[in-house]
Amino acid sequence: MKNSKKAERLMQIEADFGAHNYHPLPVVLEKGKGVFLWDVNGKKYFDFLSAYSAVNQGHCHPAIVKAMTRQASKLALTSRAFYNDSLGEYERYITDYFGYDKVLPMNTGAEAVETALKLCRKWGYLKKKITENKARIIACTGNFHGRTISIVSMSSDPDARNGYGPYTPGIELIPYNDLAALKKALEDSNVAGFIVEPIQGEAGVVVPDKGYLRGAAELCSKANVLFIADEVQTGIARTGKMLACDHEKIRPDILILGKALSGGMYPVSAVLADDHIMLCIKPNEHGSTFGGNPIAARTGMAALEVVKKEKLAQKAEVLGEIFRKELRKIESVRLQDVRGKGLLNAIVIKPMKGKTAWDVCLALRDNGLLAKPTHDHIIRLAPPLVITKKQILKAAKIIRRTLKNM
Ligand code: IF1
Repeated sequence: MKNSKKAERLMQIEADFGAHNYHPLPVVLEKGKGVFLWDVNGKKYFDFLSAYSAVNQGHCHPAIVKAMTRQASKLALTSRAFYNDSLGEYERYITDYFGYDKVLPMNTGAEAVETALKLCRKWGYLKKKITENKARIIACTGNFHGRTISIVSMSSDPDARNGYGPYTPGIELIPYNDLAALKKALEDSNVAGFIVEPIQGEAGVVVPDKGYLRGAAELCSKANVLFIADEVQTGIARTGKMLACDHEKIRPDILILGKALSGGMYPVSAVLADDHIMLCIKPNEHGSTFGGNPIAARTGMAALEVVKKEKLAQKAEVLGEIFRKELRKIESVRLQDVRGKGLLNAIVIKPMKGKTAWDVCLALRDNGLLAKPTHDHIIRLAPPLVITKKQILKAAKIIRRTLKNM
């Protein structure tokens, strides 16, 4: 389907004046509510990306908008040079919510990951007594943790990494979902931490074997190595539990959250840990101008409250099962695999007649559903968790019709 003149003009000015670090699907959005998005011509779509799981609570959730706008009109930012009347309340709320002694508030996911890496190194020197500058952190191939130099230093994706060297040393990669490799890597007493996504998002929603996360946490604990869970994408009810780690009843030493922590309203991220770890960082040793600002604090509390009140984890669990069952019923030679947990799902598309997952996403768009391909042949399907059963069945129908007509 061709875009309107207005949409073409808006896409053109992005191309003319914005850096070309993205290649978006050609659709120009102007409004969102719940599970729906509208483009500049008023066409309505199911949102099956949820801004990469930031909008778990649905677009413009009224309770979150209210908390945010109320605080925005009263006090937006003080910096951490002074106290404010929102931060402490938020810190008490979120530590109680996730069961940790302390929180360190940041803004983006990448910043929270960086913070966790710094905290882990500090702990390694102060508590594990690793020789200065010898600390190592283990990560997994196929990971996605963000875009900073240190984070892309641990990426195995050439697009994310190439041309950005020299890379941060002290980071080692092992294969994902491989406990033997982890066990071997942990033999080095200079290892301070192991950072892992409970489900690899960017890699294409790669769900590890049952028992992998538990096994990894146990190996880390035995080796006196911090188990760091990057739940920026998997956390906050997306996979059918509050945290993806809850599926295996494990508790990370350091927990990283972002995205849906604000319901997608605002960049709000957090690092959670207990005192013996978190208090390794002392005043002036880390921080951020915006981290923990009053708007973020109020927005974060409201966003987390919605998750509990609307039982979004349970919803994701139940609707995820239904959704995958519907997708597996689709008889199409193009559909090679359906996988996921809760409402973090993906389908694997067989490229045919020169048509890839990108073409499938264009057709889905025309049929009223927005999703984004990853790696040419995978389409992530992750609607806001406020979706209803009726809506998810309708969306599954759109996907079936689209694949059948390709
Ligand atoms: C983009 C993917 C998703 C993340 C995990 C940290 C971050 C992310 C597990 C950093 C961010 C994003 C960023 C987004 C695309 C995206 C993504 F396709 F790259 F893999 F979600 F699936 N840890 N994920 O997934 O958080 O600094 O962005 O707030 O456009 O780069 P951030």
